[in-house]
Amino acid sequence: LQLSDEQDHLITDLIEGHRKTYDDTYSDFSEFRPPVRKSDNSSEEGFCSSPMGLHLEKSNSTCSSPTSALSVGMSLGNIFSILPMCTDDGSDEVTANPPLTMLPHLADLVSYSIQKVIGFAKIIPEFKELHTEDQIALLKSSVIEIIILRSNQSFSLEDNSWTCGSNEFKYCITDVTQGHSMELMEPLVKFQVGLKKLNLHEAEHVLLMAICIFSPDRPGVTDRDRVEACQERLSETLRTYISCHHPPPGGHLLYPKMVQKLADLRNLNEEHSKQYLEISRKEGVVDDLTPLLVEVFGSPLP
Ligand code: DZT
Repeated sequence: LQLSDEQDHLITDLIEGHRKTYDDTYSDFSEFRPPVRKSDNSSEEGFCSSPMGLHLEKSNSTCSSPTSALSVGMSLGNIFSILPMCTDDGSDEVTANPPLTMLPHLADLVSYSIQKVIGFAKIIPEFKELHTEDQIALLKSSVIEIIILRSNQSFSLEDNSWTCGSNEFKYCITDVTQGHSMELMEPLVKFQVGLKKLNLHEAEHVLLMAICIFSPDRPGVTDRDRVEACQERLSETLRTYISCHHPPPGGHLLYPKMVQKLADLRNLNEEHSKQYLEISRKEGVVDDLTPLLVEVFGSPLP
């Protein structure tokens, strides 16, 4: 059994698309609103500490956060206008506990990543051939899962952190838990560890992301058969790739293990939705989010 020319091209295109949309140098991260870590009050993770106060001079809207980057025609009522406005001067004290000091940075990071995921999806020919409404439905419901998957590239098993260049952009668990409870973070980190241990080849990594995007059972998808056919073609390519290029022990049961990861992602997605809702309800938090985040996560799915 061998990869057909068509399957081989598919893999080449996906890898190229991914490389174009995932910057391993993380050089854009300095344009995000800066991370602010509360002077290390917790005990364990010493690696969390980062110089505070270095970024105080920076204005906070250098990041690009275009409205409706998903696509034109996404007529989601923007809840931005009805949420309480905050007379924000940068002091989070009014927002009270927990202090969401990492939120502006996290929001910019996720917002930026959403745009990259959209860029990746648009490189897949079959994706562009779908009706715009289906493109939106697929992306809206899968984007947090793709972000979780792609972030595995920066995840390190050494210290369970996402290491994106300098110490300033090294994210440990406690960085995210200010605001997001352990109910998301514990399974998220477990997921990252498990995925990392699969030692996926780049071809497998990009195929898994593409398979995840082409899930016919997402809410709002109209042309389910077409999405399913695309997913099937991707899955077949993955199975063939593994059998040809990923020998045991690593390749043993690899396909079913990857399918299990897709199931895990559904649960993480569910948990993220709940926590986003909780966070976005807090007073003043809209200013920390971006219009794109509100557009993608801020309205209920059909
Ligand atoms: C400040 C700590 C950053 C750690 C990021 C880890 C990570 O609800 C919101 C819209 C506010 C988003 C909440 C996100 C909750 C937790 C979460 C973290 C979910 C998914 C991923 C992550 C991702 C790390 C990276 C990426 C976003 C990649 O695109 C690029 C790089 O690998 C880092």
